[in-house]
Amino acid sequence: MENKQKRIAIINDITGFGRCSVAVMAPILNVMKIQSVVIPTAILSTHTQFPVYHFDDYTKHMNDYIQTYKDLNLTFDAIETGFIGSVEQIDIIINFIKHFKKEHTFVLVDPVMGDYCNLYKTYTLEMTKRMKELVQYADILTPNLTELCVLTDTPYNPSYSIKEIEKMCHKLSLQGVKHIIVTGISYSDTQILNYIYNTNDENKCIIVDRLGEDRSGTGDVIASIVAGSYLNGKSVNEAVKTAVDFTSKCLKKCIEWQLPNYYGLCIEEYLSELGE
Ligand code: PXL
Repeated sequence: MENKQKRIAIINDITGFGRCSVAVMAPILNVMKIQSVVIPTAILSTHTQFPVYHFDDYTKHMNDYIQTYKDLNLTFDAIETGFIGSVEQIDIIINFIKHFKKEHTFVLVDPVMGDYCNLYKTYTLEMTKRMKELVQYADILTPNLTELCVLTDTPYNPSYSIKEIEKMCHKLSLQGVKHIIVTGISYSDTQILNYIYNTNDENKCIIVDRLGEDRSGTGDVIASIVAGSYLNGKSVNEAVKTAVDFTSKCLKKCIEWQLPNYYGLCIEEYLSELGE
């Protein structure tokens, strides 16, 4: 019988404790029967929302690491990029996409830069500028509102209307992005809005109950479920619904267990359901 298994390249950091990036993406994609190939951008003991962390930038190893895959003529059905550790990595990632993106390959860029109008501690102004270039290679982009504003040179405002968010997405779509999923927009005191902009399909709003405060790694969980569901044949709108439902379930459990926000989502509790 033919092997129809899909293969995804995950270009992201490896963080030991805190349930973000590869630590949540690889298990999620694996349980969805997708083979994950990790290309590390950095290795951290905990993520940068903890008061202390050890950060080991992987930039100088990345080209040699990737060369192996070129030598082996590996192919990928999808490429997913996330946390970037240095400005040079943006060039490395763009070159990776140029080499490995074939007609059937889709690229998901999660422009991990910051939240609530603040950029992460490891993020520089130059990285922000270059991120705007990387975005142009994305088929699917998953910014939060802060990142959407930075990428479109729009001042941050937590209460933009859906019409205004659509306008910002339209601006990005002119650069070639086909689907933009704006996650975690504060819609009311009790609700969160996820906005999906599609160039060739209807746009969609998915409104869910707000469950506690934001938790680290939620964006990584959503991005990988979207990538996996889309690879397995769902539409982007269906993929986001699956991701949001899964996330809500985990958030409820985290609240029940009173886990600190920076411990991430306890995906382990429900992971097997993603494979059904
Ligand atoms: O989940 C986003 C993320 C990924 N990787 C690292 C981070 C963060 C957010 O803080 O610090 C290392």
